[in-house]
Amino acid sequence: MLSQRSVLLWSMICLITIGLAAAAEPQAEPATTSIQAEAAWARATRPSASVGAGYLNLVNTGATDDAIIAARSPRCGRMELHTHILEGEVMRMVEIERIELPAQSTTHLRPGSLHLMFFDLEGPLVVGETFAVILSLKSGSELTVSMIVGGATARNYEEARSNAGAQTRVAPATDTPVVDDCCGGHENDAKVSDESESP
Ligand SMILES: [Cu+2]
Repeated sequence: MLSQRSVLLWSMICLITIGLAAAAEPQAEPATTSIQAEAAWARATRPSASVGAGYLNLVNTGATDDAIIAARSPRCGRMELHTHILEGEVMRMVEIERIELPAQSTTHLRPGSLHLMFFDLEGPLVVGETFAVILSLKSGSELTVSMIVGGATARNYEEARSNAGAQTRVAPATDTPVVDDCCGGHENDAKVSDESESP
């Protein structure tokens, strides 16, 4: 009787130990994602608009396939993963469950193709602003991406960046006409030179 009870106790201890080890393991995973985000941008929206779209390139340098399974942003109420399909002669966008990120390749999210969709925007997307988007990956990692907002007619990241650069250059002149003894003006200077340095 006593030995049966101690066997039971020991097996419970073992199960708990295994359980703890299993629970601890996945936490080490997210740090080692092989997905890198590049050239993330969005188009400015009209003041009344509540939806917008975002684009970027995702580079998978790893040996295994991954996928985006969800996205969110503090800038909007919710996000969806979208693509465009040809229905007859009409291009239509539809929600998809995931965006595949095959191993050793770059996946392009761009106008007329795969994209991220913002719903219930907290105010319009304004040229020159940047905001965070968090991508959840199938592998369990999360990727935080900074998106830059370009003009409403921008066609790619380079155009968005150049729109945004022009906008930040104008802003300090009108917003801070008098000598600013704090940091605002200098911060803006730094931002402008950052924007214009690389192509
Ligand atoms: Cu869409």
